[in-house]
Amino acid sequence: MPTYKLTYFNVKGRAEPTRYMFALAGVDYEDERIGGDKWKALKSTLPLGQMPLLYVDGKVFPQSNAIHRYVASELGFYGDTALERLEVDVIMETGLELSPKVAGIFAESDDAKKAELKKQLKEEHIPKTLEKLEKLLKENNGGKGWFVRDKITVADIGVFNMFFDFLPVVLGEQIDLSKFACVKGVIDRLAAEPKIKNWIDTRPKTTM
Ligand SMILES: N[C@@H](CCC(=O)N[C@@H](CS)C(=O)NCC(=O)O)C(=O)O
Repeated sequence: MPTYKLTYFNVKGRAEPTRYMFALAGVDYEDERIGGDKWKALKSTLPLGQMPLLYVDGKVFPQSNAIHRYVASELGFYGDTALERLEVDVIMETGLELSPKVAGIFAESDDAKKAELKKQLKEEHIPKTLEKLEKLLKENNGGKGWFVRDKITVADIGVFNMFFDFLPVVLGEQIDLSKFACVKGVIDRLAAEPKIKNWIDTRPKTTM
């Protein structure tokens, strides 16, 4: 197994799905969190000037979703066949459809417009995405298990991270999953997985 170092700001953000996979697989890695002057010095040396970064045996790689997929593939969270990987990607891309909506909120400086975008996110975009995810989930084992076949994949972890960690921070409230029982089941079961629970209980406490 290679040595891994994950470098990011001291937030969950774009690094957390990979941290969850390391936790779930029980793989040792260096969880490097940087900021301030260290970040200023590092930025100009980076492949794309941004984080997160994954160092694999000392070689550095940017782009969070590429990192998640690589780690998933290495640690057994990316399906066993090309078709399963396609299924995983369908779920991940469906969840990620929310990202531009959230980016729009972060980019908006006018308070009233920001509030309107948050309202749209909460009342339109999130329910629409949850409806799609619920439908896709029900196509596998009637929605009673994980998103793809019978194993936890990065699809489950990505959805978990989006609705458990990320969107509650954006909206300042928990996401209402009451109409999406199958997706809620995935999130509740992942939160209760002993290694995930242990990571949540022991990880650095951060606001986002
Ligand atoms: N597409 C990239 C985006 C990376 C990105 O936007 N990183 C932000 C933090 S979440 C960053 O490094 N911001 C500091 C900067 O750009 O100077 C990814 O998914 O990794």
